[in-house]
Amino acid sequence: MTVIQKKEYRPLTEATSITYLQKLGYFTNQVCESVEIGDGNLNLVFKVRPVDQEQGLIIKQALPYAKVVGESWPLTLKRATIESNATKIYNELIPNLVPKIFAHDEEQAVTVMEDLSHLQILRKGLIEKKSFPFFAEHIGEFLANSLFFTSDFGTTPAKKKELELTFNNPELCDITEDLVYTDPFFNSETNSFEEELLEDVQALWNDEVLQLEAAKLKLDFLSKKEALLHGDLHTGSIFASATETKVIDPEFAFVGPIGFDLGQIQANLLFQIFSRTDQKEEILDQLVTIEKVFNETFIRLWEEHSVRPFNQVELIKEKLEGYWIDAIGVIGCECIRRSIGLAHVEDIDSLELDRKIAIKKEILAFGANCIKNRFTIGNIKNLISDWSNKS
Ligand code: SR1
Ligand code: MG
Repeated sequence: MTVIQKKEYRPLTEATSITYLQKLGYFTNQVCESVEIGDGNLNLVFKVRPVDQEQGLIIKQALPYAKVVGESWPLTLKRATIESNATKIYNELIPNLVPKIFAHDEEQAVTVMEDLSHLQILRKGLIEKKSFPFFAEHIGEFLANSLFFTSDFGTTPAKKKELELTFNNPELCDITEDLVYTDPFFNSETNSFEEELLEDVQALWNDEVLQLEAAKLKLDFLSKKEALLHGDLHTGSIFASATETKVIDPEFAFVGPIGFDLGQIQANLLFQIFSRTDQKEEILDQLVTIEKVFNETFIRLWEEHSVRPFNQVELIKEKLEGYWIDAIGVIGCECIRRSIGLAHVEDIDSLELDRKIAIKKEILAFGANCIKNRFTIGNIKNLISDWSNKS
């Protein structure tokens, strides 16, 4: 009997990331350089390249704890395999919108993938006011394809149940359940906000209607099994340039409510509308285009692939309306948690204090309105015209 010796998990360093790749057969006999470039909350990310070439490979390794908090917050390594599996599915559905995966090592929680360093993290690019003219169309297509083909409209009941098993992701879902849907709505230790916001925050904590509606949204997140979600689709999970868009980091992937992915990306674009003093139009156009491209593409896919009894136009219309109502609620939760919860966003946190406080107050009120009035707001177009009329 062959005994397979499992190698103990070890976090890579810049030096060992090079030997790791060379053992896999990449860049053998070449002098390489490795730089840790991870700026997210959870993982190590190394760019390894031969010194005489610009393009290399990316090695991403999950740490057994959340980097943003430290070793006191243990976190499953299984998320690396979830991410690699989700990226493989995306590679089948929308290969031009995700990185290629070259290798995955479950024990070391390591994935070797395409080097995208010619692109920029979208959040950073937007803060620098760069233009991304194709981004909205690309992300609308990404959302429609990834969500349609993993929903009951686009896959078989058996395959859908398989997706639920493969993407059983309780630990990462738990983070979202706490940080997005629970902690910001009461006096939790994980919250972090400026003392100038205390009055506004207490008003949220005492708002019984808001509490009830946030609880309903959390129940949706827990119980709606509509499609395979990316699960953390903010502007830090996207690489982009003037012509390309690549969605990365689906370690939070699970089968959940379609409105979650739709709402997260929209909320993170809205942070730009709140923080900018000019060039807001571009972002407003992106919000509307994403909704339009998503709806049109989802309907086209449904027309081409639907089977009885799911081929009735009333059904798809009703469902699309529901996804956007859910998305408005998610926008509200994301607005509140990124202002007063554990994980903030650079778009707002990098502002000078007085402006930051004023803008956060606006975002908190906007978020609460989205959560409480999502059924009457209904969609992004209405949300924007409502907002423009008030401001
Ligand atoms: C402890 S993780 C904090 C946040 O970072 C991730 O990107 C998710 O958005 C999560 O909520
Ligand atoms: Mg991430």
